[in-house]
Amino acid sequence: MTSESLKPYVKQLRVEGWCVLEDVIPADVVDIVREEVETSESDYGEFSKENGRWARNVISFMPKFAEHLANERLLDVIRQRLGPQVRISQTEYKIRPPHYKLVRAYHSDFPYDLNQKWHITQPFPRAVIGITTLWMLTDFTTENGGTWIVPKSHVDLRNPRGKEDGIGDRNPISGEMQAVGSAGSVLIMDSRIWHSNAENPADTRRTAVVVRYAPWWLNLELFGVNTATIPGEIFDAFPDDVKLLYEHRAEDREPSYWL
Ligand SMILES: O=C(O)CCC(=O)C(=O)O
Repeated sequence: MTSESLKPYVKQLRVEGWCVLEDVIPADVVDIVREEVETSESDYGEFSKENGRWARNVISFMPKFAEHLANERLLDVIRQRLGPQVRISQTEYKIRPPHYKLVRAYHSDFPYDLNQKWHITQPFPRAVIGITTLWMLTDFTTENGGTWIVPKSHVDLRNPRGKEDGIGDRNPISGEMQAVGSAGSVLIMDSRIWHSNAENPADTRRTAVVVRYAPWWLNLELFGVNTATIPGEIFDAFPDDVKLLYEHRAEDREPSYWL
């Protein structure tokens, strides 16, 4: 049963295709988590250069961040759209440096990104089969690269990357807006929603991590960095509810989810 306080978020996610849930990472730890994410990006880069891009799952490099991924309020909202059993399909750094220039590249996310090999074809089914979360580790504002979103586009059968749809992923789109929120909040989107990076004209970084959640039945063996594994001893240190979300990536560990 969803608590009364979460119902407006679930409704906004269903009707508008997005919402921002505040205080998912508590204010007293968000700086520590941000520092871990910012400093680990280069460690991850170096490790991957030496050992191969698919050698180690990115979440292995940010265990303090990982602790929050099964946040009860967040999972409650996500489960209202995906069903009770969910897994994490993809995790990626989304750190926009100061004066970052790319203005727009509209798309929907896995499994609806028409530029990826592993996408489903248009017209997309009405079922929700992906939730994208962007974890704000600095404030998101209109001045530092808050994500562009097009409300209600999750139910539009066209797509900015649809070859026949005449929209164009680099163009401004009518109704677009930037998602804003304070550090520790999470932007939750139906993965069909049209969204894009924004430029960051500020002198400071905009730091975030994208984490995509999928229903248990979706094939996640899509090759690429997101199928990289988590060393068993790092996985063992995750909280139990986070283990359930990443169990399919754990090295040398028996799956326990269905037992
Ligand atoms: O970093 C952002 O603001 C947007 C990221 C994005 O478009 C994505 O992860 O699919």
